[in-house]
Amino acid sequence: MPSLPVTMTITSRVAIITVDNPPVNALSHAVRAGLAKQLSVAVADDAADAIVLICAGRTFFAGADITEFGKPARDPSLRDVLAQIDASPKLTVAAIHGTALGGGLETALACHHRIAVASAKVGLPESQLGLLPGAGGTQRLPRLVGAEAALDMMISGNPINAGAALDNGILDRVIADDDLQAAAVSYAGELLRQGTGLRRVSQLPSPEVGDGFFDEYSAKIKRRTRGFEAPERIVACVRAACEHDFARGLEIEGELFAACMASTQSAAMRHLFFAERAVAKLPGIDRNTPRRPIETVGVVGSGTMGAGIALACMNVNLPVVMLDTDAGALARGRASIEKLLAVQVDKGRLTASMRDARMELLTTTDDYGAFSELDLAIEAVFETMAIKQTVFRALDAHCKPGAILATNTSTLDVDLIAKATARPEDVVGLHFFSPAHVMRLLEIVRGRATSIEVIASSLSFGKQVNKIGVVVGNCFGFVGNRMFYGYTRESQLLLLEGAAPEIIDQALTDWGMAMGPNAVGDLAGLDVSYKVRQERTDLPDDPRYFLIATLLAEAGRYGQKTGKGTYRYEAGSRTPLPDPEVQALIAAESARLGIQRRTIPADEIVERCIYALIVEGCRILEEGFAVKASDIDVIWVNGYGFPRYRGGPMLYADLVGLDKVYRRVCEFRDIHGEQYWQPPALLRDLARSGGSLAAYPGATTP
Ligand code: T1G
Repeated sequence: MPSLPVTMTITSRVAIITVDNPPVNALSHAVRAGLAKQLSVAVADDAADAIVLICAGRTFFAGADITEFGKPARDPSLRDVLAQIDASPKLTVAAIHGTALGGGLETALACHHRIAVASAKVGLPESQLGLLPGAGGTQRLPRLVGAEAALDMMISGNPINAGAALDNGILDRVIADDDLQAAAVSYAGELLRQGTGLRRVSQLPSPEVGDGFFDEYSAKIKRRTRGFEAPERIVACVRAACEHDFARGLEIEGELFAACMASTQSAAMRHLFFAERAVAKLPGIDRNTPRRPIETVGVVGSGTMGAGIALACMNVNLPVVMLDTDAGALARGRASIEKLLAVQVDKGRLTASMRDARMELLTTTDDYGAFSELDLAIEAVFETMAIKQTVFRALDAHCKPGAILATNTSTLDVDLIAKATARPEDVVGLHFFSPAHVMRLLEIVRGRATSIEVIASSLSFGKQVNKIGVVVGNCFGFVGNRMFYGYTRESQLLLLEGAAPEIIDQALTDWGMAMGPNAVGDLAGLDVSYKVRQERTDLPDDPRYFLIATLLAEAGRYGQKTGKGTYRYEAGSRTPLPDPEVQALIAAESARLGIQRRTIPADEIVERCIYALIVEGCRILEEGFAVKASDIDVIWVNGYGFPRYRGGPMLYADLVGLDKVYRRVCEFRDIHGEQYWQPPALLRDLARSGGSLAAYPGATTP
């Protein structure tokens, strides 16, 4: 008989309702029904004068049960349960540990008082699912913390720590990380003795705001949210909290919550929530797969990537040995790490002592002998095969048996690198994205010989350094960059066909991309992509292929680093400005190639670039270089600024309809030729069969 998720005991005249629904005490139907029942019992029991609501396991409620979304609603709803708590004639106290999130925090807000341990965090992350707090959070939170603080918290979706929550009024008491239940019972008794009465948040006065506050706030976030619907609806809910009574505000919240829940944006973001957790679920890997513990790391190369990788490890308390044979580069690498940490201290995210402790973790050297006992070595030197092979010969000679030897290469063949060692089964690609200490994406590139144990260990290491590790195959550009070449190729062709750089970038940023391809090229450096193209032997036989980017690089226009690239930049500014010189260059090349320039509508710009992603993603899937379509979505959302509310390129294709996408790709093939637009068989077959990319079984493993 499964244990009941909700139980009640009475001690010191306080009813303790305990919820135990692993792993995160999601507010499932069983939990809601159990809460409703036990609340009634507690209210009716004369042996109890107050009620404490607490959770077992690692956390207070982490929210509504996301697995129930999209299924028929089952009473009692969370709103019903929270109304019962709010209306309780007996004092109710929420006892919080772990992360009280979403419906979990809303449950706490429906209680009359809230106590938490110091390590707890609270938040309303619904916007990260394309939703809004739908159980009264948009009405109660502003009444406790004010309209602006509530909006900031709900729109960012970021949790805050217990101290901040105590300061802003969400929490009434914070205790050291010890016996929360005893402290909560004692606190309830104290409140009863004080006779403070029932402090219903729903009955607190509506927050007051200045004239025009909401219009100004909406205008401020519009620039950032670009088409993302939930934030605007959150603003409307908080406006309702200020302009109406609680009951009416709750009605308005319910209407807007339902609109969010029914939206494709929320479906897309809920897809990503599970997709980001599914990346570690690979055929052949399970909880029993052996994993090599990573407790010490070596990084070869102290440039931007090497230093960033070292810092990513230091940030999770991993000791790092950073090696460079160039003493000057090594000193610069250490200095760049110190500077990055100093910025965190200046922003108040780190204390000076935390910074010092992190720097203690870093050792620098020019001697591979220092790597002899390390668990993992990550190479991050120049993108030249010969140099990388030299490094791996040295690692093979010095690293202990069982050490994992990883390359951070973004384009070179992991198998060829592995061949420089006598232990190719221990070689893997760990492709970090710049800045490596910030970007969450990590492509784990499986070489032909890489063992499943090294893959499993790499997945664990990715989680250890707070990255989302996605296992990909060893094709050119792996998954992310291989698709990026198709996307950028189309943007380059659109330049020649008549669209100015800023028109292309605007169309794609209006659609939701974080940055346009031309701005990205200037940021990354046109010299970098130029060098990669120079080393390739498989470039398409097409004089237009990356023509403008090549000419700009050859003219020394690398982008932000040289003050001009596709755009020009005022001294000290990173704002891209149209450059008439570049416009003239493009027009001259169009004329030279006999291309009739035309005005290209934004929709076509978006379709050409985004469908190029979809086509390449389908090819990657059918060739077996990605395990499943959702892995590709996770890569593009976390590594390339694809809008989360569109779910990733593969889910987007499913939502548009594969038959529509297939027809449009065929049109592009008929107009622009099959060199780039030959529809993949997978896309054709799924379009014809009515299947979806999300359901495509994919490869067993890349
Ligand atoms: N519902 C169902 N399952 C959940 C869940 C949830 N809310 N949260 C986590 N899980 C599962 C997850 O899929 C994984 O399953 C396992 O728990 C461990 O999660 C009405 C409408 C709490 C910080 O958005 O942020 O409330 O893969 O790997 O890294 O207004 O989970 O093991 O099978 O992430 O330690 C709002 C979402 C919901 C919080 C823990 N709440 N969760 O992180 O573990 S909407 C959220 C998290 C809502 C109300 C609205 C994190 C975590 P499996 P994990 P973790």
